Amino acid sequence: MEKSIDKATLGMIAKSGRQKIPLVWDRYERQKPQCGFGEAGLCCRHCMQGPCRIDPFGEGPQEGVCGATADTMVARGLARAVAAGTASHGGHAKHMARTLLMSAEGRAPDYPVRDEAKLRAVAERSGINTGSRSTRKIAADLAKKALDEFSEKDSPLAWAATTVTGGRVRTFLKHGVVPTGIDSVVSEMMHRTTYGVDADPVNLLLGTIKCALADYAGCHMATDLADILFGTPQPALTRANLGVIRKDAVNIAVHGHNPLLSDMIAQAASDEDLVNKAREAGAPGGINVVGICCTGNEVMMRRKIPLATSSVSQETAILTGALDAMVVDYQCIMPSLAGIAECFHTKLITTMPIARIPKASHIEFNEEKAGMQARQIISEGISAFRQRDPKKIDIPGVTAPALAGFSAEAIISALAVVNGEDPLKPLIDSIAAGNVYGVCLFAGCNTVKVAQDFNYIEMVKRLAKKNVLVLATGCASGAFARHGFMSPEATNQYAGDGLKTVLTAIGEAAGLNGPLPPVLHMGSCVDNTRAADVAVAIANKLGVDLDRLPVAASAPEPVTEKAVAIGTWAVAAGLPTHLGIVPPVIGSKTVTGVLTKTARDLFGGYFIVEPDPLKAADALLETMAERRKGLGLSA
Ligand code: BF8
Ligand code: SF4
Repeated sequence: MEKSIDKATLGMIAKSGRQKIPLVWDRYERQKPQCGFGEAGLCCRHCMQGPCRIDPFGEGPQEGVCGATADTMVARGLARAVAAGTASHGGHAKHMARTLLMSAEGRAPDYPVRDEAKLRAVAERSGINTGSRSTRKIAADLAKKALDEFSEKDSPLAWAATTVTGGRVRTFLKHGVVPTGIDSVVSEMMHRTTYGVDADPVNLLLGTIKCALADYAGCHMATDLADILFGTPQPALTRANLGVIRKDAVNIAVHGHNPLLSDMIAQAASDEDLVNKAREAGAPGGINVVGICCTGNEVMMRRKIPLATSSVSQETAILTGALDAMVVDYQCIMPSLAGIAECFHTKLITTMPIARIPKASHIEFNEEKAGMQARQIISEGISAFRQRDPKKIDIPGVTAPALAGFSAEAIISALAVVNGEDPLKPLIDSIAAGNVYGVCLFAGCNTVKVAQDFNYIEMVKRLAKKNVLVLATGCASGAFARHGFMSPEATNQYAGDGLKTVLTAIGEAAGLNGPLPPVLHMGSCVDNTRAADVAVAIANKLGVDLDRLPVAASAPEPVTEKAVAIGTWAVAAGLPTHLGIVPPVIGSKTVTGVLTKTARDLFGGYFIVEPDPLKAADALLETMAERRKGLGLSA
């Protein structure tokens, strides 16, 4: 199997072979064959009478020592994955909320409120009195309200209940899946999946959906608070792929998820003293910050920081030999980076007390002195630059232009140029006329199990040709950006005639001198909620619920537990949701049946598992055809 279809990644894989530095793909080969029980979800280690496993062929044991069946084991495994994803997004959101509170109390001077309009809008939506109150007071109330969302309350989570359609809230109440606390739901999930608690697969799956809705709330909160502290993204042109790493500059990669650190580093990079220091060290180009993974998306869309690469290929940034420092916060950071950094001069710097890596340097992040720490980290990069070995430098000359930063607000304001009084009307009219056949949100990761980006690119070509508007977040947006699908030229090359007309009309009206790209970059993984906001606005405008819109979601190359949580809330939101990798649930017919069929009866959304990207694109087109018919539109 090819490891990637990205030329820059392939170049670095070849280099790693020559230099005998094993990468993620080599370690994957050494794991093969991976355990068949695990692949099917048929193993359990939840107590010390285990590990237990169930024979999927019906010959060996059909129950664990405690009597847990295949259905119980698979459902419990999925439930714990969603709980882990929810804990991750929730942890990120809580970190933002604490910082907003510190900002409001004057304890974090480097984090002023940068988007007051968004602060007021989110506060009002959350039931906080704004009126003529000061920014600080509103910010403090909002931060406290956000922190309140983590422990159990007797009312639904505000960040879930006030951000979806009324129809969704009624559906969630009807099925008893309304979360009342983000951390409390995670804790409840750990309780109900421990030895001898919930053994009913359907009950476990409903609990899983409740947990996934808490994940949605956490993601939405993280996005809202990031916009308040750093500004709501507007489209900005930048570039993507390893070629953004520069030979003539001190290169600092920000990697991980939370913008609290990466945004500070992006700001500090223009500090004159530091730029001069970099020049004195022999870097005429000064300081060049590049992004990796979701925190890369955060600074890409707010500060035009170019994106170096995405999750599965994160190691290749160091392989260029020109990365002076890689600074990481949490999530999706491979521990292998430390060993690879040791083969070069690159300084790997961890910053979070909960996410340390042996052999990396550690500068513990403190929000009260974030600006100073960002400058310290850049200074470390400048010192490392002096140790660069020119013989080891090999930067693939591959980049693509990328227009990033389509927040829901940015999309609405682009549409408002076409129709100021009723911004959604042009989009709704285009959907009705079939010029926009449907909308597909691409989310999730890159995996070693598929040639990197292959599924994304095959699917987007098919869907764009059929006039489907594509939205992207996380490493999905990285894939499209690196392959040039976030540039206006891609619209001319790949979009069907209807879609081309619409994107050109909006792009020209918005002053872009050309069409909008066929793939709109909506941000990081927590920003999947931005796409949900657009869908909710359309549904509310049409007076129908989300499960009737020709909107679908796809994670063609998913990896993480966070991706499982997001996919699960997309299903609960009523979206047909494609997975390009078979998740570890096939050991239970009951569980697969609920996920792919019963969920549809309850929520309107359901999973479609299809490893073949073209078949997957066709399956999504079919769901759109069906929903268009349901709305009385041409299919
Ligand atoms: O939150 S897409 S590999 S980087 S999990 Fe991770 Fe997956 Fe990338 Fe961002 Ni999202
Ligand atoms: Fe085995 Fe049951 Fe213990 Fe799991 S909880 S390890 S199935 S005995």
